[in-house]
Amino acid sequence: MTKTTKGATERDMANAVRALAMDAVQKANSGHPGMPMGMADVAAVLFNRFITIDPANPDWPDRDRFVLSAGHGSMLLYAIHHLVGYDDMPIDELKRFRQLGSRTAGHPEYGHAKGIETTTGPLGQGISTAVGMAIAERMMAARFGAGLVDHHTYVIAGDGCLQEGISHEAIDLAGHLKLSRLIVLWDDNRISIDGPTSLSTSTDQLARFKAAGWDVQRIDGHDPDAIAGALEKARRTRKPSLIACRTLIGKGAPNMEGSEKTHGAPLGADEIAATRKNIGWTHEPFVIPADILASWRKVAERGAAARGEWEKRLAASPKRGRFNAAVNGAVAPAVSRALAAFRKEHVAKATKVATRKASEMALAAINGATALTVGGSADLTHSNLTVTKGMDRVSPGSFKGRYIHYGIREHGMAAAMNGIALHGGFIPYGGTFMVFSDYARGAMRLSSLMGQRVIYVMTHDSIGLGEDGPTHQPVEHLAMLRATPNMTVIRPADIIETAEAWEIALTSRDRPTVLVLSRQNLPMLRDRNRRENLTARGAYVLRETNGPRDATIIATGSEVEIAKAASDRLAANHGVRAAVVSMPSFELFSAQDKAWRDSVLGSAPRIAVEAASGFGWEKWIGDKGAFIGMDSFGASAPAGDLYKHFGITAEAVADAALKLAGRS
Ligand SMILES: Cc1ncc(C[n+]2csc(CCOP(=O)(O)OP(=O)(O)O)c2C)c(N)n1
Ligand SMILES: [Mg+2]
Repeated sequence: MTKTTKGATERDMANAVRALAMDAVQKANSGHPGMPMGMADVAAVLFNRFITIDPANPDWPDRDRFVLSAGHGSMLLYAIHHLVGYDDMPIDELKRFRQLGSRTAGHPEYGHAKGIETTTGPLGQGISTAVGMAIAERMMAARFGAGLVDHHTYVIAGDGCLQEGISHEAIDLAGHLKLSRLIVLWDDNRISIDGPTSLSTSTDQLARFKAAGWDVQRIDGHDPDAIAGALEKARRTRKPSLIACRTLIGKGAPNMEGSEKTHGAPLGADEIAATRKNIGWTHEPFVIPADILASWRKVAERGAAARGEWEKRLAASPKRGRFNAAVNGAVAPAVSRALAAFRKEHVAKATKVATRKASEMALAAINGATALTVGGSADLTHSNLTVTKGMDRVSPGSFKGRYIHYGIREHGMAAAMNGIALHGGFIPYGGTFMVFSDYARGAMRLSSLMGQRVIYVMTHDSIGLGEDGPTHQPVEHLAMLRATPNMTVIRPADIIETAEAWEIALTSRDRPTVLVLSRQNLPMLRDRNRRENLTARGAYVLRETNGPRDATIIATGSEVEIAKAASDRLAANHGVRAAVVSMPSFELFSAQDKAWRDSVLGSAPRIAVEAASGFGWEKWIGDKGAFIGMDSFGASAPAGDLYKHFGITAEAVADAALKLAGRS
């Protein structure tokens, strides 16, 4: 290893990032060298002088959060992780950049390596997730004080992140809430893939952020003291901060810097050799001189010392127990007890309410039994029924409350919830109309990919919402959500299944849950209280037949009532024995053992009924089954008329059963 005699400068530290990035991309023959090379100076100053992390304790709750929103520049993150000494990021991992099974995936993936705070790559997600982290940080600080919660959320975002629509939602919310600990460093290189950003935008980003309530600065992103000065000022303001860092993409590559050609392809051997010469980097690929490495390692030493002090403060704090419990995130047994009592009470009363109302009632029990939940809605609080008594609002500069008015920003809400969940300390849930899950989709997908406990309260779940019409009536959304890996979708049929669904959502720690809820009232379907959470089985026999089944009718949510009526009709008019299966969740049912699945599905012909697209139902009804549901968009009319119009009726289900049973 080559050694230098003098101490390393921040320029040397930055050049180490440049070299690792260009060499790893070259070796992989794939990747994005331009952004890491352009932002290397900013990153060196940020980490050298500001960021407090302890790589030996990557989950330390009071660490600064660093989000690489421009996820294509992943080599920036991996290089830094190697340099500061995360033990799972040895140089070999950098040599395996973008290879199967490496920790150095094409884009940073949460859980793949220590210290990756969130998955990025879909542009705009990182900055929006960071808003949620900054919200959670302020909320934790409001509860536990600056002695225990005193960190910042730093983001590196590119032109792409700022162009994406989601950034508007996130920026607006962050400015409004005065998230003073959020600092965004914008890689203002005026280049994206197609060429100069002037091809497609003339927005004055500083004016835009300022209009949303941010503090804004513009600096030369290659001047260490300017970078440090701006960060110092940003840390002092009471607003979120944007620092526009004027940079050259691919900085250091003599013939290519400033060009989109450095964005997403290896520089090539000749240009890499020229870059080495240009920046005075004489070392072989993947070799870092000891003094430069030592400078980077000081970041970790500074962080370890800060963590040590923090541990002492935690040990001495009377809030220690509560703090640890919040960070741990386990749902208290009091919640299960409250929900068990809730179920018992409502079975006895045969409560008939819409499942969105049932959700509100269950939430009242949950929110009374735990302080972990943080609610919200994208401006549909009184339709989604997401607020419960005694929940104070989170408002600008005031974070003691636990209800967030996310505004009409479904995508921003979902990303913020990801950030809240990732930050730790809370369980976020948020509502909108089911049909607008489309608007939240990008971030919902990341909830799943990252395995985060985010709870989506999606109400107005079918044509059953009636008069608002097809723009508001989901048809294809259930299929889309069910097709998403690692997502639990639950469409409960009554107040009991709704309470059970909430319990599942709260205790499913490694995945998001979508609660799909009706606008219209639904009857109570259970005839007696049971201790077992039957919804957790995914599907169960609600009504068994007397004697062998002639047919099995499977339904979810509001259509279980129709299935029951069809079964009544078949028995009364035709002497046909049709079992009724409630199937609130495909995913949970798929996870059951075969014996359970076989006993529920039976061997008689199957008819499924759901007021949605039939896409995906083949799995349960097989080739010979029948599906009663939607194969077009809905329409604007009273719900009862729509069910008749679209043929989703007990009569239609019974007719299909008769046909399949060979009785028509
Ligand atoms: C939502 C989304 N759309 C498109 C892409 C593909 N993409 C990756 S990087 C990029 C250009 C980003 O430009 P910028 O943020 O300025 O990055 P730079 O070229 O400066 O590194 C695009 C379009 C993506 N990753 N995410
Ligand atoms: Mg750019």
